[in-house]
Amino acid sequence: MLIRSRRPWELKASDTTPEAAFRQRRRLLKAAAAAGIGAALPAHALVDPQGGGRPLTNLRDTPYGKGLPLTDYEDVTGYNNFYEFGTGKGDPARNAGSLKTRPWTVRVDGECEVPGEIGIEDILGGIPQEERIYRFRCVEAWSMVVPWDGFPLSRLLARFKPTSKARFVAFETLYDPEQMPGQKRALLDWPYREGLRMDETMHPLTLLVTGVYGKELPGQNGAPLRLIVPWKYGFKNIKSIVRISFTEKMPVTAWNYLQPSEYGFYANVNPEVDHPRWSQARERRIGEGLFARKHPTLLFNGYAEEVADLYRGMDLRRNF
Ligand SMILES: Nc1nc2c(c(=O)[nH]1)N[C@H]1C(S)=C(S)[C@@H](COP(=O)(O)O)O[C@H]1N2
Ligand SMILES: [Mo]
Repeated sequence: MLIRSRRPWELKASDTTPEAAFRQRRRLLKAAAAAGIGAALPAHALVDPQGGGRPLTNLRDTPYGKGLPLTDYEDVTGYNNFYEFGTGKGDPARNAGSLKTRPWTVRVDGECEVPGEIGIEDILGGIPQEERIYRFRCVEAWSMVVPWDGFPLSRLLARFKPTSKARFVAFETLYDPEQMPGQKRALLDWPYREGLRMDETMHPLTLLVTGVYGKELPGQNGAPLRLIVPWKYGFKNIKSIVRISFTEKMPVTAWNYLQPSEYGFYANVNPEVDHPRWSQARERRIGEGLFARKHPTLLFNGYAEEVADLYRGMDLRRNF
């Protein structure tokens, strides 16, 4: 029998069995908790459905994705991809406690007039009243409907005054193998990197997210701030950002660097362009169970009206 060992990028696709295992484990933990033997259980197994973080104030609801049934808080914060804390879907919730989110500084540099650093407290304190909730899906053949809380990234970046040479923006996650033990393994070319074109970056739907379900973001979801680009596949949504750079050239991004034939730079949700190893025409909604009917995936994840103009004239099969 031929046994082919999995390449690092193939781990990413393995979601069906892990969700079943994750749910089974959670059932066992709940049963154990009910039987009064909870003391030996990891804290996340008994997660507070209201969320553990500080409540966020001044949230304004937006119409995007409204009306879709939300994925449980338990799933949003328990079923994650964050390879810095392990490759299993349950690993980030178990391991992200080692991430220190205060103090936290973001460096903004590259093609801009006033490069500099900004602390998380200044970022949070500088958000005007209309902080928002955007509800949307994070698709990758599986999806969730998540009430993310954040603000348009453009609002933060404008103050650094990008020059006319700035055509792209590059993002980097914290690199600290002591806090992020997954970085001790050469799974990805650390730190995790992502990138957007300048017009995508400045689009009002491109958010810096600081919370979920009205509470501060937990570590496993990319505390203290992460990117959410609602019309793109999940991997574009880089977590725990420490650096944002304006660049002239298209930046290197983590998954594209590892496996360019599978993960493009654009990564726009598109039911007509399959991933080489699976169809992207339909998505399994997390929380509905493995045997539930899948949902048809929508072009640009349902945000075509807002973002299709960004890609006018581009061949979306080539620029996947
Ligand atoms: N730094 C970092 N950011 C990351 C990842 C990661 O491994 N490291 N995984 C990406 C992938 S593949 C997905 S699907 C989303 C998952 O976000 P969520 O766990 O909040 O749903 O985060 C993205 N951001
Ligand atoms: Mo992903």
